Amino acid sequence: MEVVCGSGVCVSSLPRSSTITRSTVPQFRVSYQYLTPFPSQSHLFSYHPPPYAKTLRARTTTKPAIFLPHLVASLQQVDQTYIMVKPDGVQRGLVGEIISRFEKKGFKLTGLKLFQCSKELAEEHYKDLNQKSFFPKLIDYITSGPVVCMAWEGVGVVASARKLIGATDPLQAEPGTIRGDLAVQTGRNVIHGSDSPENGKREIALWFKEGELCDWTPVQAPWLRE
Ligand code: IDP
Ligand code: MG
Repeated sequence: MEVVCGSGVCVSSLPRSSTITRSTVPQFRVSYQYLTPFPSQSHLFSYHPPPYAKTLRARTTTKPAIFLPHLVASLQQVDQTYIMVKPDGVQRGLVGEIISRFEKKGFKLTGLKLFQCSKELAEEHYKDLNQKSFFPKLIDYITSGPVVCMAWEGVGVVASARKLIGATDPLQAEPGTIRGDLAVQTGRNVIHGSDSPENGKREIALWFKEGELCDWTPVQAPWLRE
């Protein structure tokens, strides 16, 4: 772990056995406490010095914490996202692998079904893309066989799912992501994930009927979040 300190010295560059004191790193202003998961939303936006900072304050200038966009998923807001294994993912036997990645991450599955979608539903789902040249082929692709529709819930689930899924073009998607590991072409990129919490709600309402979603509490909940 690399920690940027006021002096330019990194904690990771110190020997493991080092005891970090003001004499070891004279301008040291960042502690491990700032780098652990944020316990509350306010930590993303404001600076809360640790108790011992009082003793250092006289001689150091504390800076506000930097807002880190990639930590937005730490916000306490519970979101829903619509995830769909596209027909190529179903035909290639990737359903279990894909569900497993979301389960292992720790999100909650609230809806799941195998479904043959109509042209109208596919067009409504992708209505924002209806002016694109690839739109007709996209609709043919999505309606070419059954899809697996899923609703997932969790804090930061929309942004996190997009990260798990990877870039739209599988050749640009990072290894370790679903598209990066399991696909080679944009037109056969195996999975859909909502791109905003608003679209998550919209798409779940579009693909699931009333009574098809399940409100439940996984027993692992206290082992995932303090
Ligand atoms: P996303 O699925 O990563 O959110 P979008 O831009 O929303 O990407 O596009 C929706 C889907 O349309 C893509 O997942 C892909 O299946 C298809 N698509 C996007 N761009 C192209 C393209 O240039 N050629 C063919 N299909 C495309
Ligand atoms: Mg999209």
